[in-house]
Amino acid sequence: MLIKPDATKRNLVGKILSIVEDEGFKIVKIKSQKMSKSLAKEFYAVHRKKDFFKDLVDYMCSGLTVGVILERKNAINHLREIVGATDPKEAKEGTIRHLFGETFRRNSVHASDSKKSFVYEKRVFFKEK
Ligand code: 3AN
Repeated sequence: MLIKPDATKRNLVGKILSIVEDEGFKIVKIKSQKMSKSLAKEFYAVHRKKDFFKDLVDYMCSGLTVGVILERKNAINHLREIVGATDPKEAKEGTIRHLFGETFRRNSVHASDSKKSFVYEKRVFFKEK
């Protein structure tokens, strides 16, 4: 999971981690950093051809992000369930994005959508300089 700049700016890191822990996830690694443009571009490489790519990258670099490696049974599906839909207006009541998301872009958290994207995103975000 990646906690995005809109959430770190509003000091929501503790609340978000508390929800995740209450759902039985173990936090096995955590790292806070302000992403560089090149790191954000690499992280969201799947979207590089899209017209919203520049705005997405600028937003992801606009403040601190917190990357969290989480463990639990059925982790990817369960995390996506408690995170909710990309658009906070469509996210189910009680989900993280319903509770804290502001807009489609400023939706507080990112959750890997598959084992493959998790492996990629972990490598990009946690690489040591
Ligand atoms: P999720 O994080 O829910 O898996 P993705 O990976 O599809 O969502 O999108 C990540 C981010 O990319 C969104 N939060 C949004 O900022 C941007 N994005 C995705 N699709 C669009 C779109 N059609 N128009 C504008 N921005 C988009």
